[in-house]
Amino acid sequence: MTNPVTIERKDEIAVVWTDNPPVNAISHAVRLGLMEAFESLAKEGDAKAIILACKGRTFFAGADISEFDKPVQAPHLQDVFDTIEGMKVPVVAAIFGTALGGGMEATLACHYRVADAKARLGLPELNLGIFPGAGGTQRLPRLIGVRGALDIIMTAKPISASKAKELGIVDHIAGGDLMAEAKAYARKLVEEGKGPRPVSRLSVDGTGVEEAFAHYEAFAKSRLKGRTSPLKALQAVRAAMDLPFKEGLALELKLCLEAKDTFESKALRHIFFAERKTRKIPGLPEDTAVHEIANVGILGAGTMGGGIAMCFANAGLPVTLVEANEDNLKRGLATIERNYERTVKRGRLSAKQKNALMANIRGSLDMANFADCDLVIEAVFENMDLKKEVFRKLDSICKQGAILATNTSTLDVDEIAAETKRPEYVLGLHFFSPANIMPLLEVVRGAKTDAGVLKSALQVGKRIRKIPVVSGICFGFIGNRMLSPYGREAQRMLLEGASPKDIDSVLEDFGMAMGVLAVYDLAGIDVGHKIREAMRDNKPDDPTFFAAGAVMNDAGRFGQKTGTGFYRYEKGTRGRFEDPDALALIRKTAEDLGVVQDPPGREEIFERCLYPLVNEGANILDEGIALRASDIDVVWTAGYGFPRHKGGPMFWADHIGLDKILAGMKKYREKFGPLFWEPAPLLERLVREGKTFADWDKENA
Ligand code: 3H9
Repeated sequence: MTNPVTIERKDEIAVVWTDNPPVNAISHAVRLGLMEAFESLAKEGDAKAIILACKGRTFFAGADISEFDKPVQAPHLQDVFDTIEGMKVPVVAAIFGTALGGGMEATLACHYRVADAKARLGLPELNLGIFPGAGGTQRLPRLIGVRGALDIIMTAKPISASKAKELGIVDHIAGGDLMAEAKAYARKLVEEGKGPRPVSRLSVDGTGVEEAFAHYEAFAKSRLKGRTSPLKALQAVRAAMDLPFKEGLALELKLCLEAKDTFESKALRHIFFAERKTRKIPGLPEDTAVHEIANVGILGAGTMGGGIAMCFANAGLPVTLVEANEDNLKRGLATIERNYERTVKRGRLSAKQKNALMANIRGSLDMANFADCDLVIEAVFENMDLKKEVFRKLDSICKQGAILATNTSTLDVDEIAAETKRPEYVLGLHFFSPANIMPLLEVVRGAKTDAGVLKSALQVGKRIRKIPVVSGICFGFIGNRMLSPYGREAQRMLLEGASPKDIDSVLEDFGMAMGVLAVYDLAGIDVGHKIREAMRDNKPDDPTFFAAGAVMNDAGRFGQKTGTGFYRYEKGTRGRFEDPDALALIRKTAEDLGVVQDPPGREEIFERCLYPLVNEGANILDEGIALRASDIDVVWTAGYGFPRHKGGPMFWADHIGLDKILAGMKKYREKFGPLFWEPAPLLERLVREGKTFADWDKENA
């Protein structure tokens, strides 16, 4: 194995280079290489200053997460960084790209920091269920104070180089060539006789500390509910004030290793890699040529079309947004502008940037303007006849080689593609509302979709900062198909006498961002109802099937937008309230349908919502709709509010035991019959063979 770390010696300034593509993760080999390099420089003793630098696309992106499942091998990061900090000559970090986690901690072990103007620094470890364990909780409070350190550690969000300079983390921002400026900076230090400046020797600024701790304790309990690593992080930062540096480091390491072994961290690490795996498509040759997508057309400027237009505009792609009439177009553009204005008000966008983004979107009333677009996405009403008509038109207007995509959430993409003379250029791009915010993008692959078209869609998905997940064709694709049994049981339990709050509180206590009934209220009860009505011929033979939603719909209780749905909403408040009128309507429906009043307890609510969700996931996997169980986990964490720290439904199911899910399915089949409770054949097979969904992924994907 070649050493990823090398020393460059041209003059009195030594450069310690790391080259470990793709992101210079600090693996065992890198730790060994760094240790050897600094020890040998210390021994030689003739370098007057040292620069810590990386080759490739970024400075260290942190510790190598793929090693976290293995026992730690010496040297530990803390020891490497102690060695760097202990050098007798100044060590300067040359930061570019993203210095994250252990990468940022490496910079704190250096005595001086020079950063490229576009660099970003951050401690995102909480996203992985751990916290900075290589000195970050001890050095950062010493360098910038507790409040500033807590902001960076607890929000887990990277900051810009200029913000880092303002906070006193970065000493110099390189406007030009980073390495040239880092060397000049180091040379100046030597000339001025400035020696090492170890952060560990600083004392901690305790001003306003208790207020900051109280703020983040509350933040951990509300925004990071159910998680343990944030509380451990707070404890470690406290140690920076209460303990000498070495003892603080030891406590940090102990707590960090404990955090690493929790289910929370394993689940978050699973999601980290799962999100990156979705773009790897088995059978898709590496050299598949992609189609360049330089400009995009969107048909429909409603909520969905407008949101999609924003995604592309944000990525710097020119968008042609077409609507059927002037009023709708004006309204659509005004909504987009209002959304951007809100971001300006929050200080996250300047007025100038907003104008530039708006200028990326050209409104039009004429589909002929799609003629030169490389990709056109239709976001018209969910109706097969309408979509077919739209695709016939797009096929005649759009240039050869243009990709045509439908934003359908349920309809058969092959049937739509068959209307065109280019079915190989057709696929589904299913965005989630609000499209400019939700990270999930289901990429629906038709029977004839060309490999290059699929690859281009995945690439453009990443470019617009979405997590694209490939789905085969079935009603509802991956996400909505699984939502169906989950929501069906929630609605059925309403008829049995549970209240919306009884049900949603169980799901929210588990960690779902929102209970499923509140989700229906948010998405619009009428929307789901219309879709179910359209599939009337295939509706299961059970009159209670989504009957609670149907009665809400018929009473005009569409959810938040009408002020009433399963809950009642009050303008000006963000709360939702139990509504006696809704309960009475549901009770009456139950009576009409002869549903016995026998309200389920919390355990039953939990099992009846979650087990069929996993069971449907198993069917989806078995049928080849999803490529891997981890893709299903990504769909549900990125698109449906499933708690990331539980790893997604399939990872969670593996954790609690597939035999338990299977036994639950059988228990409810006994009670309610086989219509909805037939265990998935794959679930039965895996349990029989003593395997997990993760095993299935290893063997098949
Ligand atoms: C840490 O540092 C703990 C310490 O405090 C203490 C320890 C005791 N390790 O995202 P991309 C892979 S925890 C291993 O598509 P981008 C990734 O899987 C760490 N692998 O690129 C992918 O592999 P593949 C704290 C990693 O340009 C490839 O690199 N650091 C790591 O869109 C490209 O990744 C973080 O949490 C890693 N650390 O984004 C930062 N990072 O090609 C995590 C990436 O086989 N990383 N890979 O699919 C990121 O946020 C992004 O990857 C980054 C680049 C912004 C760097």
